[in-house]
Amino acid sequence: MADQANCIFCKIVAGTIPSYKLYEDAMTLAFLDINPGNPGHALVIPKAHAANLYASADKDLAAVMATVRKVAAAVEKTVSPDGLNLLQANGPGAAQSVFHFHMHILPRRNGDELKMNWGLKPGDKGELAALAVKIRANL
Ligand code: DGP
Repeated sequence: MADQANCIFCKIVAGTIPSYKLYEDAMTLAFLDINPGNPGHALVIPKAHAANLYASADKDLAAVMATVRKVAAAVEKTVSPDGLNLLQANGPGAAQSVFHFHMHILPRRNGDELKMNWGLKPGDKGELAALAVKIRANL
């Protein structure tokens, strides 16, 4: 897992490697994904390094979401997609490849065939109810 010293997104924040910057404020930065799933695919990051959701400070997450809304509206206006997904990965099993928290803003096109790594099948209602109790207990 990358630490602050060799984190590619920290280098983008510092300006030591280039990015297609979209927006910046005191706490967040938005730029285009270098490997876009569709045109307009953008990333929003906190300037403060945190590897993933669990390591992130509430104030950084709040600031990121405010930037996500601002940038998503601009992406929507710019590329007029058929829809737009917000995505965020934690850990290699969820296909996280850069270990600095980031939200994907991913414009979608009808029939674009972009796939996430899970299938849609209904959960068992009993298991869902039991799991909800366990997760609530951990809040
Ligand atoms: P994830 O798999 O959720 O960790 O997404 C990481 C994204 O970061 C991936 O879509 C590609 C993108 N990415 C990786 N390196 C760079 C980079 O140097 N610049 C930019 N703009 N994006 C990058």
